[in-house]
Amino acid sequence: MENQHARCNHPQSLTRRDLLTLGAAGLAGWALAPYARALSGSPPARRMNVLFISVDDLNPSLGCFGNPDVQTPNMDGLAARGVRFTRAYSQWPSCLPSRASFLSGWYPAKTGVHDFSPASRDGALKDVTYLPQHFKNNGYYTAREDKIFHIGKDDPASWTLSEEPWKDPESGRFKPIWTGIELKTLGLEPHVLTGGQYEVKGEKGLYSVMDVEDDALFDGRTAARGVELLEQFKRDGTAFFLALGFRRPHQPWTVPKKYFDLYPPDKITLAPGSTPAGQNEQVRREMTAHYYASTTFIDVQIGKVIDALDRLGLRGNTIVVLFGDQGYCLGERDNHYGKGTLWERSYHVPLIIDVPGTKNAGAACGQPVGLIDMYPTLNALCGLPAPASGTQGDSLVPLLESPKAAGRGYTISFNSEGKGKATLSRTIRTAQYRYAEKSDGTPVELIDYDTDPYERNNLVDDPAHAQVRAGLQKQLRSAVAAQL
Ligand SMILES: [Ca+2]
Repeated sequence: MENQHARCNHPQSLTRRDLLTLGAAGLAGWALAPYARALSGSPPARRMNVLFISVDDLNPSLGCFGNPDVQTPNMDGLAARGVRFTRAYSQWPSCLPSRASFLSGWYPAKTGVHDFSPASRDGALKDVTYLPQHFKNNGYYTAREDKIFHIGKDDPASWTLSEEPWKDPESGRFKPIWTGIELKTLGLEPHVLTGGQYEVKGEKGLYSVMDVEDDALFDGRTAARGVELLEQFKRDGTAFFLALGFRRPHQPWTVPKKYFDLYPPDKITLAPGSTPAGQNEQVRREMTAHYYASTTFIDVQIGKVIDALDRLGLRGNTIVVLFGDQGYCLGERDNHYGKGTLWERSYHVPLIIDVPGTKNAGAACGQPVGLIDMYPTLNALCGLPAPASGTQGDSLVPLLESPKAAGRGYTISFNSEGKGKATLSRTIRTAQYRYAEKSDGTPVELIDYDTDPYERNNLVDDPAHAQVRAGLQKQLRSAVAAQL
C-alpha cells in the first residue's frame, strides 16, 4: 500500500482502516480480472457494461478526496479500485446546464442550455446524440433511474428503460416529483422527527430528520431498483448502461436520523479562515453537518449497488463512473452557500472512474479534467465510435493508464452573466491557477491555489502575476473560440 500513499494527495484519508481493507481486497481480486483490455487502446475482448452514478450537488468532501470528517467508505472503496480525479470540474455550476453539457459531450457555449428552461431537443440540441443514446444505438440496454437529465426533463430517445422513483397510484404511471414535495407525495410527513428552515447567503431551504428506513426515500428506492436491474441484466446476459441519478446531498437535507447522528454540529470543522462575521456560526455548523449526513446517506445507497455488482459477478466487466453534477459551497468563501458561481467549491466535483483490471487501482490523477470528458472516455473504454454529433472533450484513457501524464492541462467552464442575459462569463482552471473573465474580456480574478486554496487573494491586478494572467487569458480565449 505504500505506493498508494505516495500517489495520494491526501494521505490522511488513506490511513482509514476501512479504505485499506477495501483497497487490499480490491487489488487482490483484480490481479486475476479477465477483462482488463479496455485500457489497452483496442476494443475490449468482451463488451464492458457501464454503471453511471450521478450524485446531485456532490462536492469533493469525501474521505477519499481528503476530508477525514466525512464517512464515505463505499465511495472510498470505489476510489481504492479505480482512479480518482482530484481536479475535476463541471462545465457550469448548476444542474441542468452542467448535465446538458456532459450528456451531449458539448460545452455550454454550444448546447445553448444556460438555465433551467430548455428541453432536451431544443435549439442546437435537436439532433445531438446524447451519451446514453449513443450506447443504445450501439446495442446496449440503457436504463435511467431518477435524476439524470433533470427532474421532469428527460430524453426518451436515450433510454431503453426510463423510470422515476414514484408511480401515480391512480394511473399506474411514473410521474416526476420535485424533491420539495417528496415527503408529501410519499405520505412521510408524519415521520419527520424534527427539522428546520434556514436562509443564508446564496441558499435557503430546509432539513428533516426522518424515522424511516433508507428505502422509504427516493434515493433508497433508486438504489434498490438499481440492484433489481443488475440482477435482471445478469440473468439475461444483457450489455447495459445503467444510469442512477441520486438527489442528495442536494437540499432539502431529508435523510434518516441515523445519518444526522453521525455528525454532531459542535464537532464540525469549518473552513479555516472563513469569515464568521454576518452569519451565525451555529447555523453554519448545522448546514455543514446536514450536508455531510446527506452525503453519507448517498454513500450507503451507492454501496448497495456496488455490492450487488460484486455479488452478481459483474464487477469484472463493468466500468463504474461516479461524479457530482457540480460542487457545493459550505461558507468557505465570503460566507457563501450553494452553487451558481465559478468559485472553486461551486464547480469542483469528485470524479472516480473504476475500470476493471486497471494497474492503477487507488491512484489519484491531479490533472485538470472536466465532466465533458466522460463521454469520449466511455466511448474509448467500450470501443464505440465517436457519435455523429461529435464530442468536444478529451478521452481520459491516457490519464487512466498514466495518472501522472500531462493531459490537456486545463478545464474551461461557463456561467451566465445574469438572468435573461445571453452572454457567458468563463473561467480556466489549470493545476495551479484559475483565471476568470467576463464575456467582454474584462478580467475578474486570478487565484493561485498552491498558496491560496480558499480563494482569499485575488491576484488579477497584481503586477507580479501579469505574465501568468496574460498566458491564461490567451489560453482561455483560444479554447473558447475553438468550441463555437
Ligand atoms: Ca446539481
